[in-house]
Amino acid sequence: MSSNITFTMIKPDAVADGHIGAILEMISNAGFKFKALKLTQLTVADAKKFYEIHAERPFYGELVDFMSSGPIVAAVLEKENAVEDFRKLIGATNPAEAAEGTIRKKYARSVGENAVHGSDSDENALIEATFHFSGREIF
Ligand code: 3AN
Repeated sequence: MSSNITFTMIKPDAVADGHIGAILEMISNAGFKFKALKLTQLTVADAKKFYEIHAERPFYGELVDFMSSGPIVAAVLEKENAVEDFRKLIGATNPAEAAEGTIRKKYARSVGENAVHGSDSDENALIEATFHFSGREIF
């Protein structure tokens, strides 16, 4: 896989609120290709491991509980400059600060329940993609 990939999750809030279709359409319309896609649910252990980097943050427990609370959609996306362009498409972590037209502005509930994840670097995109998908699930 090249560095033109990023990893995303549609989080339990946006899945529960019925926004899977609208969010996938926004991603597709922004020029991203789907390299992998599935509906799944993180165990508490999965969520702890995925967000290990935030273990010392005060919201870690809340984040782990939330991310394991219901189904998510996980996806690997491809586009030139994928990591940066996808973070522009999703908007700021806090939806109150997210730009108009971004996924979080439209669909996030709050800073904790913020509709979508997007990798923050090429290195993490690869780590996160292989955390969720086996080689034969990525096309
Ligand atoms: P981003 O998802 O925009 O990269 P990070 O990496 O700072 O933001 O945070 C990871 C996740 O932790 C966020 N997507 C959000 O769900 C949660 N989070 C971040 N800041 C807070 C906060 N102040 N309170 C509760 N949850 C938070």
